Amino acid sequence: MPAKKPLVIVTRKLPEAVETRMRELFDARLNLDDAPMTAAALAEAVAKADVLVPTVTDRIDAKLIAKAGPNLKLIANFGTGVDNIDVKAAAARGITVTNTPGVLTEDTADMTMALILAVPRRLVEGAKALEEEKFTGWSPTWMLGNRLQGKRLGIVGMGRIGQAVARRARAFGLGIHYHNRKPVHADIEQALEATYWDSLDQMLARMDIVSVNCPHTPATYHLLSARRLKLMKPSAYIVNTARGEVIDETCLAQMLDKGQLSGAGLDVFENEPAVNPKLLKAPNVVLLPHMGSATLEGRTDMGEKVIVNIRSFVDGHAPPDRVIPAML
Ligand code: 8YV
Repeated sequence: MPAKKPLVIVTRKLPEAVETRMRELFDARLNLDDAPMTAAALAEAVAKADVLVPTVTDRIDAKLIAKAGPNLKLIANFGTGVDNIDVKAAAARGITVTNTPGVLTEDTADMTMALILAVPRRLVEGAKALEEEKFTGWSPTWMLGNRLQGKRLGIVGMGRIGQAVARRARAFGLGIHYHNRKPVHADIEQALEATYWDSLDQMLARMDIVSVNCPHTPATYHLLSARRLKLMKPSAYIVNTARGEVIDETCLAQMLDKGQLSGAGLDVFENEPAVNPKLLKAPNVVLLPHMGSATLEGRTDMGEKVIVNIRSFVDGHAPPDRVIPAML
């Protein structure tokens, strides 16, 4: 008799190909209308599922994990960041957590580079001026932005995505600087011609553009605090495609409003989907609705990673993308 298929509850709608494969392999409960699950629905899901597949929009905290039934042994996150999950509480209850690293690196780096270009070159402002019929003809001094070539880019977090941003930025003539918990391997540093700054404060004070590419963990919450944001040059730009929580958003909004920073490109926000109203009004910002990894290819690859993690776990092997609590 074939083994019973695991009950896999997926909290949001996933790409068609991923859902089809999940239906074949698992007793998959899919969310076809994509409405985010309520706290009560999530509690019901953890009480009966063998595997839960949440996304960034689901808060899997200690309180919810305490409601897990005896069958729940794996939380296979559809996403790389796991700040939506209390990984320690899960581990304490014997629940493994996996994520989907690697497959959204290039897409997220593309979006970061798009923002690095869009903000100093005023792309969105220009397009809007045209839409609003404010283009009355070319002028030598209209819509002047700032050149990228020769400027200094400071990358906060030189992991996979940070390095992919650095590769792109070099092609645009930006000098690469970075702050990380520790320097990357000398070969990588050399290939990227990257300068390591042990002191984030000192790096921030000297950069023309700062890109946030680190995960959100207790250690990086408000890493770009009010004090640190104020170290930046008023002519500098800031780009964030990682997590809103890494920047003190209230302070950033105030500084942009007062012209204490030149502009910001933000794909993520501290209280998503809410966006600070001051940011929405600032003229010098490009705001995107958390779409850094939003390609069909990327989201399909993420789904495939989720499936591989579930299958290896169910087959009694260590899942390839296990999140180790001690490493967070
Ligand atoms: C994902 C992300 O789309 O993977 C991440 O950490 O931020 C996003 O790009 C999202 O998390 C899906 O859950």
